[in-house]
Amino acid sequence: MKKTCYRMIICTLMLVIVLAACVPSEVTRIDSLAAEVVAELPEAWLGEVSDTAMGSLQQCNLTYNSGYDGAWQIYIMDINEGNVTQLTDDDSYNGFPVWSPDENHIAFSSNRDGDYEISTMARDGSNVIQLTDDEGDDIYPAWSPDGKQIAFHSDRDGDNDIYVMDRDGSNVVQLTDDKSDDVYPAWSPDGKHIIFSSDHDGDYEIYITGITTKQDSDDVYLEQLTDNDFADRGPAWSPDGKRIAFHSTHEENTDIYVMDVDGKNVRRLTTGESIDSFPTWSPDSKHIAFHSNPGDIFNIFIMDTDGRNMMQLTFNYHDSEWPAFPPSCMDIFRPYGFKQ
Ligand SMILES: [Ca+2]
Ligand SMILES: [Ca+2]
Ligand SMILES: [Ca+2]
Ligand SMILES: [Ca+2]
Repeated sequence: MKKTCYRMIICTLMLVIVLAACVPSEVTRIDSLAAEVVAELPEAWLGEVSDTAMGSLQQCNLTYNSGYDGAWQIYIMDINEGNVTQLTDDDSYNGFPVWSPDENHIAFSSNRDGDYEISTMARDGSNVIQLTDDEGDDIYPAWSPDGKQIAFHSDRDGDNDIYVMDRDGSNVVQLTDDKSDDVYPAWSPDGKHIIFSSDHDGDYEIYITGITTKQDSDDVYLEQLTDNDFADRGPAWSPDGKRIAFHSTHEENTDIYVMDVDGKNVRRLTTGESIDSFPTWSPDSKHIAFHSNPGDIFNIFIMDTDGRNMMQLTFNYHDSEWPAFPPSCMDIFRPYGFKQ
């Protein structure tokens, strides 16, 4: 009887240990020896990682979000040390975090009150201020380069349009106003224009518009940068003003592309079957981060602007998306052997 009891206790303990080992941690630390980490990845994950993806990372606080089942939180990760700080903690989708130019605040969008609203918070997650309050989904905030305004898209009038407001939520200006799906605004570095994606001509193209006044009908689509049969979305203007990155879906494969600001010289940077999307530039315009789902889970990646030296930054068990760097993150990624 006693023996059976001991066996049961031992078996229960072993089961607990096995189960504990199987529960994934929410966030896995990135090893600064990324080459070794990359070498450990399943083969399927290596399809888009170049052979030369061996680098070191300088200190830089990357924001992103991660989660599942409706509860997504915003994190800051020191990409050199791998230290992660969680900024939000509720049951809603908290996403699209972007740094203010002075790096004191983070704008984001959350559906805490049922539909999505734009809010700002301090860099430690405190002092949350809700900026929008309507029944539409207000998402994808983008700080103006001077930090005084925030662009976003919203379907508050029935379809998605591009809006700009002051950083305290006042003085909302609707920039686009037609039935097309106008989404994903990003600022030009001089703060004079906004690029965005729209299906205005039937499929998604990248357009440029001005920022000051509401314009009617076709006038708002000042300049069309792409013109093809594919879905071009998620544009991001390089901080040095020279290029625009975006993602494009050709048949069923989504990849990152870069073009000159006049829409010419389009170059494809990723080729693998995973969904490589929503590129964001490092502040020195030398690298592009994005989220991708090799192995079916989205994680954050970074690469050179020619697509080389791709490196995985997060190794999370739940989808992790929307990377954004604060402006002070310069020279964040250096190939091994780099000498100062
Ligand atoms: Ca709303
Ligand atoms: Ca519209
Ligand atoms: Ca297109
Ligand atoms: Ca792809």
